[in-house]
Amino acid sequence: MADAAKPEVLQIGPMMGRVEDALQSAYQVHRYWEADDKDALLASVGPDVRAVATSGDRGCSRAIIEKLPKLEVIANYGVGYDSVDIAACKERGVRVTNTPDVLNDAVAELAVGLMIALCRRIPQADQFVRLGRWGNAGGDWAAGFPLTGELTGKTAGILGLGRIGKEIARRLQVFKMQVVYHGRSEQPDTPFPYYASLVEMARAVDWLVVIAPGTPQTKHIVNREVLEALGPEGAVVNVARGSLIDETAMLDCLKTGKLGGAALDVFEAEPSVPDGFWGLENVVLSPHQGSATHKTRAGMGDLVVRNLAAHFAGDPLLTPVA
Ligand code: NAP
Ligand code: 8YV
Repeated sequence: MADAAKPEVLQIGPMMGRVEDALQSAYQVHRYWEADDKDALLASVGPDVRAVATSGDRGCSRAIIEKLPKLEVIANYGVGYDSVDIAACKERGVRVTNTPDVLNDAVAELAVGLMIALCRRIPQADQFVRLGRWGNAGGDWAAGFPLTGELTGKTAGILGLGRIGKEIARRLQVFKMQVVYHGRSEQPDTPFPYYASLVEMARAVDWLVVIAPGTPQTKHIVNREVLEALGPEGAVVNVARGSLIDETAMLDCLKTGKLGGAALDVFEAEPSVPDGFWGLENVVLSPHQGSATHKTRAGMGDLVVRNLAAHFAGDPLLTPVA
């Protein structure tokens, strides 16, 4: 097929090789992030673009959507689509797809991994060995690495018992933890106790696991009151979006001992992480790695490609969100 006959796709940012190869073979792809003059690119190719391929970290703004008069569909590489302007899409009848389910296991695995890392102080233990401090404590083993807490027997409150939240819950049960949850509504078919109030749940649990979507309604849903309810012996793990936690309040609570600890994969202004976190012993920091495994990213990439293919074949979208 001649390139001119291929539908035109605007690719907002880089994607894994197999996705880029698949897009290149089926479409005429315009690489937005590589353009020195992005306005000039949109002015020249924008009128013919019928699809956008993007990712959660780059999304697609109203400003871009408005420059694509023939836009039909946006395929988002990520289940969270908070960075795509859904209102602008709805106004224009632009369809949006995401990548649900294929990443549940990977994100749940990282959430539990971060909890164990924080609780058992794995990053500090690693440093302890690397810095040659093991065995250099004057022969007194008790003066070595300090004792830690453990997950066993503790209670985790899940904020957002959805696809990923349920996978986290299953894993925490295997760790002999009690699981409770908060959401906008009770899910009668789950075995876990429901809290209608997030603050009350925070007061009752040892761990708050944040895995609800980033929306205007969830912005700073984990505020100072929730963090203080969690308390000096409590910890928060966030694998959702940075926007769900009031980061300034969290930092203050961590520094003053009003909150015991935090394990964070996401941040309010990522990739920028407030340097106040860097020197804290009671935090574990991760650069938005929830879905970042070879297998999971391949599954996400395939969904991006297959959703676009379905759209252009006139078939139903596999995983539409709008
Ligand atoms: P999901 O299946 O839609 O589950 C979301 C859950 O959040 C639902 O149980 C929902 O319950 C709850 N919720 C929604 N709005 C709420 C509100 N205002 N207050 C309280 N609870 C609310 O979503 P998912 O597939 O599990 O993904 C969840 C989020 O994880 C994504 O949106 C994304 O931002 C994030 N994520 C992060 C990574 C990473 O790499 N760190 C990877 C993948 C996903 P109700 O409807 O009953 O309220
Ligand atoms: C991705 C994510 O890292 O799926 C999501 O919502 O946050 C992650 O899987 C992200 O979308 C890629 O930018």
